[in-house]
Amino acid sequence: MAVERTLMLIKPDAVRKNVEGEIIALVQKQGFKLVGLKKLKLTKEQAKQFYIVHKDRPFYDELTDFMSSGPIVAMVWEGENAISRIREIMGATNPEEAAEGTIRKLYGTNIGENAVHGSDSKESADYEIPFFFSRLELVE
Ligand code: IDP
Ligand code: MG
Repeated sequence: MAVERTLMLIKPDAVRKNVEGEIIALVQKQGFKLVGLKKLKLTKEQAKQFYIVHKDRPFYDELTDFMSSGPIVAMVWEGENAISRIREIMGATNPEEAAEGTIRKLYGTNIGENAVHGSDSKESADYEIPFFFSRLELVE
């Protein structure tokens, strides 16, 4: 077991549904510590940079249009195996296939507009956390 940090985003669909508080509470109830939090709106260019690993996927343009369509909430969570455990709490990419009680099942809209993002590996977290947060903004 290792204490990890992971980046989570509440995507524009969930912000529009006004469920930021419910999503934060759900993760807190699993014992994770919130070490960074901010609300912001990405430009299309910033969304393209954040999702650069998906640049050759057919949904890259749709995804980056969506992610720059409205405000998002960025968070850093800390805890034991935070990266994989938060992916479990999020649920499958497609909300229709996500398990009961997961964030995407509860609050997702469709496969593209699926309420939340979570880092999928240590390498992703190491790119994604500094994308949004400086060291001064991450508080134990
Ligand atoms: P993940 O977020 O569960 O890791 P990925 O396959 O890495 O899923 O895809 C990144 C994001 O791209 C998804 O969360 C979703 O917003 C979007 N996406 C994935 N597949 C599709 C699709 O088939 N159509 C539209 N958007 C998609
Ligand atoms: Mg992914």
